[in-house]
Amino acid sequence: MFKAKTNNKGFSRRDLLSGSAKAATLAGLSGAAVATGAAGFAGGSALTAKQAKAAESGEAFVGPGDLDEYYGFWSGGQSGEVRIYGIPSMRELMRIPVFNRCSATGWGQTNESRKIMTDGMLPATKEYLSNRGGVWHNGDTHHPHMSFTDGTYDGRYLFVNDKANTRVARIDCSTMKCDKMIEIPNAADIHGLRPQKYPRTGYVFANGEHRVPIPNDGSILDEPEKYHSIFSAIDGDSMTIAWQVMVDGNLDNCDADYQGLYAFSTCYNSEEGVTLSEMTSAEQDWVVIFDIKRIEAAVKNGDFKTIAGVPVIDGRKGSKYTRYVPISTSPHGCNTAPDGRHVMIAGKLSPTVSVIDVTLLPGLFDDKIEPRGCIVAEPELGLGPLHTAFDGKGNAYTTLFLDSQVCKWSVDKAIQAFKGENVNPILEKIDVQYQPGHNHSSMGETKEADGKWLVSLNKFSKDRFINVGPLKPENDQLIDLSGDGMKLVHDGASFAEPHDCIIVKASAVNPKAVWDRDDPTWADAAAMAKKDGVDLEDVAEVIRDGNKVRVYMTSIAPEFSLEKFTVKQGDEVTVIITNMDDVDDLAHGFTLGNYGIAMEVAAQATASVTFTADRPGVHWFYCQWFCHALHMEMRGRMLVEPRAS
Ligand code: K7E
Ligand code: CUA
Repeated sequence: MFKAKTNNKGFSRRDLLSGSAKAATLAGLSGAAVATGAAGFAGGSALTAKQAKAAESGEAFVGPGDLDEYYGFWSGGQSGEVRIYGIPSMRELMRIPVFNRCSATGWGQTNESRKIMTDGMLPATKEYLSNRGGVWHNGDTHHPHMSFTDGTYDGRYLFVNDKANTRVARIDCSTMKCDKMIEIPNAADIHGLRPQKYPRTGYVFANGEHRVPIPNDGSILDEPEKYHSIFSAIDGDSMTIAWQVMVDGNLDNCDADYQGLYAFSTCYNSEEGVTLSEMTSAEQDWVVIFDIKRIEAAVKNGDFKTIAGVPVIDGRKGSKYTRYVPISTSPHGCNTAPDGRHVMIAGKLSPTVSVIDVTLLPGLFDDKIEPRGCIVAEPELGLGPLHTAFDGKGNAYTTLFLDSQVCKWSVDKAIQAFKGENVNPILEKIDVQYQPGHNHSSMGETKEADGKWLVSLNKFSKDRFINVGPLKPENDQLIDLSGDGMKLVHDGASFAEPHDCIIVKASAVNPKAVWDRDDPTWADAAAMAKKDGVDLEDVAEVIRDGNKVRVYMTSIAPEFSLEKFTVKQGDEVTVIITNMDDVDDLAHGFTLGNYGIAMEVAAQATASVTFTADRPGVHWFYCQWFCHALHMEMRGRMLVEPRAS
């Protein structure tokens, strides 16, 4: 029986409403009524006239109580987080704090999150932050991507970059929480990020965008020839650096092939300038192609330098590990087509998209063809091409930033035109509002691209929403690809520039409903409890250890197991709470009044926070997650006795 709690496996609300909309309508919408009932919501079992009309026209409509067919994973841009959407409803379902601090969940404050945020930090950064709170408070996420097995999403992990503080984080999709975060050595400002598609992830490729002196120790400023950018291959399982390649130019976006042999990065600033006019003076930049097998052999054979503890291979021009393919001008987006063969390089300042055929790359690396000999099409699409998405039917959809359009074009026709045949590859253009960056189609970066939905992530919303002041939201627009032609069906305001998103069929992702008690997230707290001789799951105890105090309690709605505890001014207090409720959707929280402390404790989780009790007096702590009719009463007191003067 289909329940709201589980994934909507094997059930397609949209099939019912679009493909067979007529049939459903003829049947008195009984199909939809059954679906609504099946989702566990009583009442309102018939569609309203408006809903029926939306259904008839195939619009994005997901009724109350109905579930989405896809997860959307959205970057949160300069908010530093990742967001989970439902597609096609475009409802924002959840936020996952990653590089940011989170007021609601205590991310960046709890001991568990701080361990994740600091474990992979470089020593110099740890030192820098030692008197600045210990963790970064900001991040800039651009590219969230799921782990792959055999060319499609496997539901294990999401990876995301932080351009602001040169990090890559991993989200465990079984809990939808960040479980690893690393700072990338030698590189500056991670931008492009893509997982290896085949045989599996495997590597997570990450572009250090900005060129810096290596080592960047302050001894070099005006010798640009000593600046380099770094391409990193991160082992997605261990979240450690497998190897790095030093390259010429600024690395922008990247992608991997479907064969596990090559990776691609767009580069702008072939001039290697450090000012804007220097950076845009040349007509051609390039895409760097990395030969993964040759690089792996180099790592094995010792053809590298160890810098900051990781193997760095010299992949600058002339190296046997890379090839530089000239592209006009300042290329940006880099997207591998689900046909497994073509890689689209968007020209940005040139109106073209250059199409690389991966079957020609062995010849390129053996110097049997000229660098541009691997390009098999270069259609002129419009102004400001940035990123390309796919429908799995041979069509590509490229955002045109300056034209504020998405251009649908045929890959085959573009190849024919490049050979000199008189065909026009452009099939259709649709206006978007306004200035799109990335777009993404349902399952579009996998071999299972299904051509149902396209999201255009527009940088400006201007007149599309009521005015909210000088700072306006971005506009994420949903486009229906399933009928004849592209059809804009939804405007969605979003905050702080989500650059990119992915759209994953819901059946590929299976998060838990409650935490497993043996989750490693709170391994440190469990070890501490063991040493203190207490049982995390059945405890109401205060343990003093010099001026360190550990306060153990459980939470079961609507009570904490400790109604009050006493510490002395100046004590270092650690509060450890285990939520023993094991009901789906029963989170508690712990907020300590006027101490700036708050954390989430979801069902079956343990969370802990450490602070100095430097304000004497009675301080209420309360549960900030509405959990019970007596939620307001779920609280207790911390008494801080004044220091004897
Ligand atoms: Cu084009 Cu950072 Cu992927 Cu923005 S990037 S648009
Ligand atoms: Cu527990 Cu609110």
